[in-house]
Amino acid sequence: MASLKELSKKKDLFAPGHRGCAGCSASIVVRQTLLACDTPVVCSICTGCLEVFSSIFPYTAWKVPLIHSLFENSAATISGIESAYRALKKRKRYTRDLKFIAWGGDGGTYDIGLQALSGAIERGHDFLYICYDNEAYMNTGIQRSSATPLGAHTTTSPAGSVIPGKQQNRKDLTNIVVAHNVPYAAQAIPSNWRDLTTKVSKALSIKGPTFINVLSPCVIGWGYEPSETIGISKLAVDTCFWPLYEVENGKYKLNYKPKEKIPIRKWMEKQARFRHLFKKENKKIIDEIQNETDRKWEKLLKLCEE
Ligand SMILES: Cc1ncc(C[n+]2csc(CCOP(=O)(O)OP(=O)(O)O)c2C)c(N)n1
Ligand code: SF4
Ligand SMILES: [Mg+2]
Repeated sequence: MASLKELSKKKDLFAPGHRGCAGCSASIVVRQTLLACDTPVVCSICTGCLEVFSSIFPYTAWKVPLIHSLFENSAATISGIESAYRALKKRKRYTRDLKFIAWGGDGGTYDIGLQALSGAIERGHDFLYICYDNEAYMNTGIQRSSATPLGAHTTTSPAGSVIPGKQQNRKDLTNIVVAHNVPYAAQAIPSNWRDLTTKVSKALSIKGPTFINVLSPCVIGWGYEPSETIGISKLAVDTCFWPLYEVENGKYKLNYKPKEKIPIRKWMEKQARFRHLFKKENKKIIDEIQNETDRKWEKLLKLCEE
């Protein structure tokens, strides 16, 4: 586990001056991840906000090799790169040690890239997949994804007189990945930088497919002030909406337990996408979200033997 002092002395591998919104957490996630890499890395990234704001030719913020895949195949792209690397190493035509990271947003991971991710994991490639989950298709104008929470307003689940935001609960991708029997899977968030960087180091030290799902608040899609990104991240953890845990060879471990579990409404009231739920007629939806959060938290505590 690296200290803040140690991390601050390391070379920043993600340059400032890209076109991300002020306060965008995706860039924070990349910066923290790359600081935690001690071996040179090669990355793939699928289409989405992060790719668009950081890598449009002829500019790039990435100081590591990066391949832009299609929207659906970041995991397949990294599989090919990792296979080529192994083949070259076997023939002694390449001798350096490398690590591989595939990136994808929630749209590119929970939805359209799920097949590529599942296949790459099943084939056992040696790579880390990081999903920066901002809970909607932000780059194309905030459409709902299967990671969008119940009740959230998006342009394809518009809150109004017909529906009060998204009608379904979100998909639990972390546990879908765990069901593939991966050696390591975890949830992280940018506010808990030590937890995130430790998880990245750990995942990269393990042979085989590993996965980290990082909740990544989005200023525009969630509707909050840029200065609130880290505060909103902390609240996601303290309300138990986004528990920080890891699963190593099937064994669950809770990495952070809030001293006091904050009601989910405290996190929701800070975001414009949930504003309509605070009307009297929609109160039952907040109760539903609270119940679902409690149910999942209790289930996790049992899995972690807490
Ligand atoms: C096959 C295909 N369908 C649709 C698109 C258009 N598209 C590009 S990025 C994007 C949304 C990406 O959402 P997500 O993966 O959640 O990343 P975010 O923009 O939220 O960071 C869409 C729909 C595409 N590039 N390719
Ligand atoms: S729209 Fe959201 S995800 Fe996209 S750059 Fe802005 S803050 Fe980041
Ligand atoms: Mg997204």
